[in-house]
Amino acid sequence: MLILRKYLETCGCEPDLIALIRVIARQMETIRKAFLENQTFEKTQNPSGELQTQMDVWADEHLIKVIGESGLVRELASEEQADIVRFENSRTEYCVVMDPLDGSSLISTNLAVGTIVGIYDSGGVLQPGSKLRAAFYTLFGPLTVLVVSVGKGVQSFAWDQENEHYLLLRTGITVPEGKQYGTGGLRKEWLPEHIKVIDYFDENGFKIRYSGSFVADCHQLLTYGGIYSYPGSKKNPDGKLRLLFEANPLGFIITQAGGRITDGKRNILDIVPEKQHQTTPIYIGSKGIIEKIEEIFSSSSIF
Ligand code: AHM
Ligand code: MG
Repeated sequence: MLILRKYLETCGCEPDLIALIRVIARQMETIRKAFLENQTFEKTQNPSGELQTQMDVWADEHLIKVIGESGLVRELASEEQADIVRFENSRTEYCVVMDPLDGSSLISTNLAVGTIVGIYDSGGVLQPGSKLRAAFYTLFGPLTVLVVSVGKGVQSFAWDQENEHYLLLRTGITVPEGKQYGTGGLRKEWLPEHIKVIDYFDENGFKIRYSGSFVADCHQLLTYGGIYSYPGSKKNPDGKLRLLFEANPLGFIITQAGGRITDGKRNILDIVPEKQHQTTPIYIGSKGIIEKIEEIFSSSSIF
């Protein structure tokens, strides 16, 4: 069976990129083991003002240490770090963006959470998602699954504990046109365009699926299609989720699988980031549904 390293070699990835993806991917069992002893919340907040869980802090510190020691990354931006981390001793120019543990409010409920990573060839972390060289995420469900794109479609792998490698699960994954949706935010804070979008779903027989873990909610798009959204609101017109750490890597992967990502008006992957912790409204999923959402947004803005 095909393993992750062989797949990346088949794609023509350079040895350093393969080494970087593998060194991060191999930390997932270490992170999984750390859940048992890190079940509660810290008293600290992350740069977005959210209460950190012990695991947010643990996974962040662990990954930064391993990535720094690898000598394979020049610059790193993490959802849990206020500033960009620079590694002067790097022998490559790769730049990494990461959410060390997405969905961490669900750790105490034992629902699926994961790690999100994007890799740029060089040029710093403040680049549009369309410039990503590679992106992957892992999901801690019944299996530890890794979904990766190096710009040649989307594949998923599962960690084989006994043989200590990632085995191919699905190849050439595509996002079907599904009829399910999930949306974050408070209903009383939704903007008129978003209300119209949700009305459209309800009138057209869509089912609700929303776990509160972006990475898990996006993962199901690869099987069932549909969309995940976290809209802009009256209070936060730019939404909640982060452009660098969440929207771009997942947007890159879903786009590679034939889906799309939008903020309602434009392809999120085209946005040039102005700051590290910038947020954006998000609609991500099946291509046809995203087109419909953009249509609803553009007709709403006429009035
Ligand atoms: P996190 O990275 O700290 O987990 O925050 C992002 C999370 C997403 O995973 C999830 O979709 C969203 O925030 C849930 O927000 P809410 O609890 O407001 O529904
Ligand atoms: Mg997150």
